Amino acid sequence: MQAECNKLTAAFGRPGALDFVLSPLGGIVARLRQGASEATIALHGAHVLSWVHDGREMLWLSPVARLDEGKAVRGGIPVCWPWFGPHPGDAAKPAHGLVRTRGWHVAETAAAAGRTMLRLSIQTAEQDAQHWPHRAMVELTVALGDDLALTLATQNIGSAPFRLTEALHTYFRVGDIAQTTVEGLERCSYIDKLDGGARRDQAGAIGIDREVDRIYLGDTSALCLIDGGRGARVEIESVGSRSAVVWNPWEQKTARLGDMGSPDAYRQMLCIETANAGDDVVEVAPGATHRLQARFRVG
Ligand code: TA6
Repeated sequence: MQAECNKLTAAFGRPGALDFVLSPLGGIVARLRQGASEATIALHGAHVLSWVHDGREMLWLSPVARLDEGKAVRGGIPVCWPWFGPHPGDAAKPAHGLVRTRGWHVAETAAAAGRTMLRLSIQTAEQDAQHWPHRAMVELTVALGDDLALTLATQNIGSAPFRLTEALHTYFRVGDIAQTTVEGLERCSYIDKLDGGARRDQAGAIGIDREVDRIYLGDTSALCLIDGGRGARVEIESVGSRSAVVWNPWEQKTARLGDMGSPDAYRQMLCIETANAGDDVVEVAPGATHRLQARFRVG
């Protein structure tokens, strides 16, 4: 695998800004650098594992995370595609779609004007037809500057339209969940996944003092994570999305998951996911491309 890293760095590396190395988690990762920021992205699942801004890690990643073929990674930014959550027709199929457990290919890199960019791609294959009988080319573009920008592009390369749900399932690191709030969803309704999908209206900023698993619907384009524990704010902007998921497993689900690394791991993380989920289903015509975009800026 070291030879593969060397080949990728020779072909796509950008001196001082981007190279490919073997991760201690067991796979090949791209390391992006720009000023005082760094990002680490695994070819496995096109999974952003780390985003360090001014020396501070902004994402939460399980201490027991591994890059194992066919296995999902707990933490970072999982790419959920072409369905969010359980498969719409068969709960026995993998949760959160097909591509977060697969190897992606390096399509392009760039480093200029204060931004370092990596584009990874994957294409649906014959063996996917049992799960999702459509043909698509999917690309994840990660651009690191003083902010972190992600674009998940889906091109319909088949002859019939298809519908999809998806998410950039971001696990933000926080100092203390008890001192953490989310602003920007005050005017939205949400689907409460913990109460049989009941629909409720959000009142005020979101505080977390129990397990929360909600799909917010409507204008979710300008959110802000207030991390009181670390005195940080993260602005979360989205384009191509009419839904956002807020999730914290709290104590009991953390124990059930078993891969969070410690019983109180839930106190240092909060998922705020840029999505097309719930009622927010996307239809892509033959030849068309849909883009789901998220941009994170530390305030
Ligand atoms: O986005 C929230 C959610 O759908 C939760 O219901 C929980 O299942 C979480 O995703 C993690 O899912 P995973 O399949 O990665 O364990």
